[in-house]
Amino acid sequence: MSALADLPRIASGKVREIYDLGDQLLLVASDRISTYDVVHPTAIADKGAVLTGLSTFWFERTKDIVPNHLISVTDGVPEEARGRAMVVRKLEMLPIECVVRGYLSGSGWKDYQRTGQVCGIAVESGLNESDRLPEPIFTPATKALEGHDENIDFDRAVEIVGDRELTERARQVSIALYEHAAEHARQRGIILADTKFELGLDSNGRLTVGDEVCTPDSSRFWPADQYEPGRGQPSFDKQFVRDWASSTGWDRTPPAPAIPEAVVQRTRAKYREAYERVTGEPFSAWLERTGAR
Ligand code: Q0Q
Repeated sequence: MSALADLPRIASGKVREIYDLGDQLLLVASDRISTYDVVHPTAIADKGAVLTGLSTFWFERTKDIVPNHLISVTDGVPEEARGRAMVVRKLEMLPIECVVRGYLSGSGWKDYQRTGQVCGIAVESGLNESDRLPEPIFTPATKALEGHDENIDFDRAVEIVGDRELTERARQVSIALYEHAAEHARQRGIILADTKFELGLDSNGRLTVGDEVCTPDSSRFWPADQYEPGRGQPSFDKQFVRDWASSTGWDRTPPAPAIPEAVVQRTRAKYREAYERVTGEPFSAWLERTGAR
């Protein structure tokens, strides 16, 4: 089996890479962490494995809602990436981000304050920041190469995708995936406030969910026991880093400061806790199952 360095890298994000395996892909999650869209120079051990384990958990639980791209988290995964990588089927990705929001936060809250709507969807008046929405809403966005994705309304999403029926199906499965994950997480003390799915078509033209699913990097994870509508919420996983970085006076522009070991270890523990709360099993079981150590 090739080492990562010998594989052709075809895409990289702030904290993840994709390598070409021929008729399949290798999706690798690093231990890098970003806050305010800036990557810190200090790694958080286990973060990549937690996110990969969570995606795998959700893929298994939701495959009756929509097929997914996961093939294997062992066969075909180089030793050095075991636990934090997955072999996946190649998809033709839809050119939109399929975002579902269950709570008013981030750009959705900003849209609402300005227009009373979120992505062209009317939302009842009088809501406050972080309020739960009466029902989850599909709020697609463009895929910005740099900077933030731009929220778009459903008709614009149809124009970009080029197929109304397919976009309607993407909306339906995105909301169903979110509702399943949000309810499961809620019962375990985590509010899944919103999430972003990447959908695509497989070689048979079937709508398939790709990328990562309902992880703290693709979603807002809030600790339910600290939930207070009317303000921004602490992040389940990133709050220690955010608070420490703010205490240094960092202006949130690159370069991000190195993270002290005590903050690294507390953050590492939060990622492991997120895995164990959501999946109900020790994180060590994931590491053993994937041959990570
Ligand atoms: C694909 N991405 C995301 C990304 C940079 C991930 C392309 N199964 C697939 C997938 C997946 N997953 C992709 N393309 C074809 N088939 C996913 C946005 C970008 C690093 C990691 N880009």
